[in-house]
Amino acid sequence: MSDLAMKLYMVPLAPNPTKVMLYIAERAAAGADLPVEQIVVNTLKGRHREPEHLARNPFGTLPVLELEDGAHLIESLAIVEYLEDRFPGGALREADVERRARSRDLERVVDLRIAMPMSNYVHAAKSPLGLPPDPVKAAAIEESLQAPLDYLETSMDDGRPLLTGERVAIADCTMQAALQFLRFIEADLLGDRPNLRAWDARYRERQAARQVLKW
Ligand SMILES: N[C@@H](CCC(=O)N[C@@H](CS)C(=O)NCC(=O)O)C(=O)O
Repeated sequence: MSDLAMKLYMVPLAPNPTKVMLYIAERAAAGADLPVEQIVVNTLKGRHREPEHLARNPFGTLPVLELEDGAHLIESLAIVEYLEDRFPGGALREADVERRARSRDLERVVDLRIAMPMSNYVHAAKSPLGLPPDPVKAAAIEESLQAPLDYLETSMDDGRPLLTGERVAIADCTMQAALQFLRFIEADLLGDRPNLRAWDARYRERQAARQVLKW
């Protein structure tokens, strides 16, 4: 990849970087090889808290997309939407305005009500970063996940193969990135939800998933 490529600072396993990595892999599988070099920042060694990374993102989080002019995007959804806008040929977004709105709506539900709490659950149950376990917090999060998981399960009663319909969407990447984080600690919070379990198995068979997901 050329020196002029954009750079995605990421770390495998972490959900928000994985969301973007899955998105890039989905675009590649669909024929768009986005010019984004992926560079690991080793969070286990605390590299994300060092001046070099804080200069990219003062909050020290990943992912960060560095543009060709040296500017940085520091929010995973903004990064994905930027790549959608910048490389629109074969973008994942729906052409139809209402379908696009529903797809975005679901992505927000998945991210805010499911993926973020799942990430907090992992850190409360068995943090890969070594945070102290907090079983009470983990149990409360598990309880709070039931309604949004039911919502997702019911939305799939129409037989859609992927979370928002026939086509892969950002929501699929977001949800699968969260589930990988749970699998890493051998946790399973999907419960008795056959639509979601079938989707999980189906999504993990995709080329992008096989490339990116390690757990
Ligand atoms: N809202 C941000 C959240 C980014 C975030 O919290 N990333 C995590 C990894 S999934 C991280 O860098 N954690 C390390 C830390 O906060 O020190 C996004 O969507 O990109």
